[in-house]
Amino acid sequence: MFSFQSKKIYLFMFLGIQLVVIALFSREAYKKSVTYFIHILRKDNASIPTGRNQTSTAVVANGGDVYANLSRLSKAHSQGENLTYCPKTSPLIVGRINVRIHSNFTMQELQRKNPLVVRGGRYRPPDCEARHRTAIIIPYRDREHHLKVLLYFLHPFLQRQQLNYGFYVIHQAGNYTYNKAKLMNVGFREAMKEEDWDCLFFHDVDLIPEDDRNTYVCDANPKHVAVAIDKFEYELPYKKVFGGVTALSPLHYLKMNGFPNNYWGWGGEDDDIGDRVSLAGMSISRPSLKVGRYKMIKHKLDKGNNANTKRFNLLRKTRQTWKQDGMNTVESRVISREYHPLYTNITVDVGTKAGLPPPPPPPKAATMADQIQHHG
Ligand code: UD2
Ligand code: MN
Repeated sequence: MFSFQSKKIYLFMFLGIQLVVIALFSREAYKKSVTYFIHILRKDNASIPTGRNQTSTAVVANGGDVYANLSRLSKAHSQGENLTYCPKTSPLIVGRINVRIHSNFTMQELQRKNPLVVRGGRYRPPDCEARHRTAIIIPYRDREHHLKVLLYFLHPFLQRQQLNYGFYVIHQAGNYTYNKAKLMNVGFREAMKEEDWDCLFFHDVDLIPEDDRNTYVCDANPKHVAVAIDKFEYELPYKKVFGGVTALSPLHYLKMNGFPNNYWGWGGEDDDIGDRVSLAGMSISRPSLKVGRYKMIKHKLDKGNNANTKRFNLLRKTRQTWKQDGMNTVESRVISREYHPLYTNITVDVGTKAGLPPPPPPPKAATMADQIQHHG
């Protein structure tokens, strides 16, 4: 016969065992099993074909810190060649991100926040084989603050998506009128020299993504990605717009002969590129307004990038000119290639409207007197 006292002891033992079991399943394991069961309930695991722009079960409604869940990544790369492919939908995706633009951190601090990013701004997931290889191409000149902010947000954003990625900043040398589209042709050429990228994201330096369901992978058609920007009240400003952030596969890019080289100054080149897409027999794809959200860092028109008054004339001729001007005619001179910890910087001379300047004379051969002095 059990006394009241021994019943109490058994009850406590039972509760204790329950607590141990809960502790074992707590934190990540607990979260994972809950997510797993929700997936089963919704039966959406089987209906996810590509992992692109999918709604995750862990969407943060009011926005989360972009670095919040990256501590889940193991610090070291797994040994061995035989990693299995990453899941079609990354378990690190959470949805809305809280973008508060600030730059009160040093580049060293930023490096410490991104310990798995290696020389030249390259990254691959530590624990699985990425399904996609994406190059980020940033046209650039004299926007240091914007670049710092973009690096802060975009690195963790891409890591959440389990991409193999690289970060290229294409810097126009000198003070001559800016030429964004030509810089992007150079970016395409230089990035493809380094790696067999399967998607290129052409990315204004001042646009910060606000939702990580906006996956940085290519679609079957060229993709206009920055569809909902705060500056335009999160609406598409006009139907044919193709500026800001766009994603093209190497095949898309070559099919439309890349971008025009002859738009100097602000404006027009984005519409020309949009026209090229349809002239080459493709159409524009877009993410939803809910997901393709961006904040634009406020800025004025830059020095050396006044509105291009010729843009309307040029745009009228795209149909006749796209095959003669583009990737097949880009002339430029790479001045330097620097591998910074968080990005690769390629400084390039794109010349002027009159063409490229003559190449600098080769360095003078050292005279015998110089050599004696040097070794002496
Ligand atoms: C719009 C387009 C942009 C481009 C531009 C016209 C959107 C969202 N954006 O942006 O893609 O077509 O109009 O040319 O539709 N840059 C520098 N330094 C400079 C000048 C430009 O780094 O001195 C780069 C930088 O990456 C910048 C981009 O070029 O984000 C576009 O220039 P912008 O920001 O002055 O043009 P914006 O905001 O009107
Ligand atoms: Mn801008």
